[in-house]
Amino acid sequence: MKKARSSAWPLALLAVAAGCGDDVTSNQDAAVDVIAADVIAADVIAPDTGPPDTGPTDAGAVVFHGCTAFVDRTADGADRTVGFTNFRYDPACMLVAAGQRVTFSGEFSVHQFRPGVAPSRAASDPPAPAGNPMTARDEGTSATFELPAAGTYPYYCLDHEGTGMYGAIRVR
Ligand SMILES: [Cu+2]
Repeated sequence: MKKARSSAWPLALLAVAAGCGDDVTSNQDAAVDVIAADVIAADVIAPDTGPPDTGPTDAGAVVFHGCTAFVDRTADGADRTVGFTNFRYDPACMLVAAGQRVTFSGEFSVHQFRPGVAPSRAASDPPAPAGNPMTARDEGTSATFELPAAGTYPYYCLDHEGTGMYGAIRVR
């Protein structure tokens, strides 16, 4: 009780100033002790079992293709190109603003482009969202899509999705 007594000093002053008696002060002492014990028990016994952090751009949103963090290309004049060589997209997970355009640049005849959830991820990822403005491409070396509405839009390479060639565009 030594510790509680010293921390109650200001409370005792307040009590005197307000015209209260000693009984009130000792009740407050007890309350302080109980709260302190609860805090200590919570720290030691109950570790944080809440959901894992998902990153600053991902609060409460669905996750496709492992995109839990996005490369922010929302700035005016930012390069909103997704390259695809070496069997991967770069950057695979890009953040843009509604109304901006994203360009995919590479050899579509070798890396056939598809909107949606890769078949190899169908069991683990949420269902494909409605309104994905991207469309399939089987030839050419450049495709540009405008993304008018907020959401997260997954895409993948038909030929190499089984080895992780996929990504997502988040539109805010
Ligand atoms: Cu590919």
